[in-house]
Amino acid sequence: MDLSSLSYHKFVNFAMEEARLCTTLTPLPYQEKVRTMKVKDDKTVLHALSYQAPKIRLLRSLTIDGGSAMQVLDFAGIPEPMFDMPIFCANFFTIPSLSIIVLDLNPLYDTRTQQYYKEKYYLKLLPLGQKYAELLPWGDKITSESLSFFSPIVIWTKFATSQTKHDVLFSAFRDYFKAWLELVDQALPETNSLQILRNKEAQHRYLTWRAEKDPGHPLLKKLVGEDLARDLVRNFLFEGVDSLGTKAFLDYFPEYRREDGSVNQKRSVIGKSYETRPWNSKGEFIGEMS
Ligand code: BLA
Repeated sequence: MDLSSLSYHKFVNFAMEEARLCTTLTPLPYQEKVRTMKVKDDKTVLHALSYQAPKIRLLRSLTIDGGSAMQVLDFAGIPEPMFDMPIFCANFFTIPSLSIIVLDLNPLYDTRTQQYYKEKYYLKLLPLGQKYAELLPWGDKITSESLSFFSPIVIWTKFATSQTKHDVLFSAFRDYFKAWLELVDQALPETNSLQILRNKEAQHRYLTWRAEKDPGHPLLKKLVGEDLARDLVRNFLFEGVDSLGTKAFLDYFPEYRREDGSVNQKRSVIGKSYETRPWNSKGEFIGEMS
């Protein structure tokens, strides 16, 4: 499969145009820095965008354009902590034989236990999730820890890369991003300062997880080297990990502590599970809690 027609740039262009129709985007400085980053493999180009907007603390996108060898998108929208709305998350990794896809409105609070949060944001979106759960079926076993960051409408899928699947994915991306922008539009600011603190900590926990355990890191290291990869991860992709809170990875995820006090480098300490979709069409969790 030749990937040159399967670039993710049109996804990003769509999202930015759509966001501009709904809100006012202000550019953030980091995107300039990425423009000048030297990539070790001269066929590969990084493109970065980062903005803030009222209600949105960070709207950022990284695409890795490896021509016919690889296409990657990491796109996220992270609200201001005054709002408890979900985080927009699109992570697409494509090589000629395979695409690995996560598309979701990641919940700030685990919907398997927080019924109120699930009803507030996902009940209305279940039909959307159901539509794409059929077109883009569950991608087999997954790192168990990741499940707590996913919503009942998550699209977790792997497929043999093809134009047809890519088109379905583009449609899903458009629908999910529009759904997220609608949540942004409707969101009312929290006034209770304790609740704002809780939102902030929940976001910080999420950013801390991803800054430490995101499956894309090894590839980023290979492309730009260890130091720049770390800078990209902490100051761009998951910006806020060093400012929104002071807890460290092991404070949130103590099960990763090794005897010598360091962080277990494994991505998962529980292992992979959830061979099939662990939510039913009513958005009820039917998997085992681990
Ligand atoms: C694989 N990426 C994966 C997998 C998941 C995710 C679930 C399957 C492997 C696993 O179960 O861990 C994505 N995991 C997520 C997301 C969250 C999470 C979004 O917990 C959010 C909470 N992927 C990218 C980028 C790259 C990338 C930018 O988004 C590369 C720069 C690569 N993802 C990538 C690769 C794999 C992968 C290479 C397969 C390798 C592997 O499974 O270890």
